[in-house]
Amino acid sequence: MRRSSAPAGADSIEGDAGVTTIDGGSGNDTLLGGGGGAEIYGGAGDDVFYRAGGAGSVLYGGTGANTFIASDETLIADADTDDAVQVGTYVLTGGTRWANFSDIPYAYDGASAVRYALNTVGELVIETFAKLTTFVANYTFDIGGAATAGIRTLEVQIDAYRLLDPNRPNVPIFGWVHDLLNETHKAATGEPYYPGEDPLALDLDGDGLELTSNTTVSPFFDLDGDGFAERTARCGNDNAAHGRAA
Ligand SMILES: [Ca+2]
Ligand SMILES: [Ca+2]
Ligand SMILES: [Ca+2]
Ligand SMILES: [Ca+2]
Repeated sequence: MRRSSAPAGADSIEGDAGVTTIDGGSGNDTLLGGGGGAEIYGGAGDDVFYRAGGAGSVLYGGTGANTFIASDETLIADADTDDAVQVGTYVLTGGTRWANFSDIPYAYDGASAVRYALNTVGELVIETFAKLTTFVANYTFDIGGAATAGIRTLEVQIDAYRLLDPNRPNVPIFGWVHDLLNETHKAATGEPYYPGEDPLALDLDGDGLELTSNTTVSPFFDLDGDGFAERTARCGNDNAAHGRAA
């Protein structure tokens, strides 16, 4: 196993096919490639990961606001809410699955250039139009809250009920519309539709005239568990299984 590292300061490190571990250490580093199955560490600082270098590489951003450029069959192991994933210079902000109109288990971004899903081990699966697949481990997203790597993936379900239907669920429609506009706009653009507003300030109870529905805006999950877009190359590469050199 060969190792390429330059721990102190801002470095630009490019691995070749024989390098299995790249470590930027401290500083704002630019890290490129290595062979398939490489482990690439950003360490402290705001690091940028280009061309992960062959299928099966695992990227560790470390602390700081790290940027990961989408590459093929690459796992981002430790992204948090201030990190970002880009396709080239295009910053990914998320997408929406409109459940009424699509049987396809993906959430698409506004330009239909990128689609998202969760796989069975809780990884966000990002598939680009060029069929590059990037995985983000331990992906989380809360409506109205933060999202791993700033990527918001939503599922929207719209259903109509008669007002006198005894089975209709009691969902305040204005709060739902607020979430719908805010979250889908944020997924598409990174910015909320209603900047600075609090949807919970709306009190719609007690007037007897509320419109209700079982309409939902929710974080997107692949509930049917069909295992599409499973990660394949990373597990099949022995080189990826070795720990970090001391
Ligand atoms: Ca460094
Ligand atoms: Ca660094
Ligand atoms: Ca870092
Ligand atoms: Ca971070």
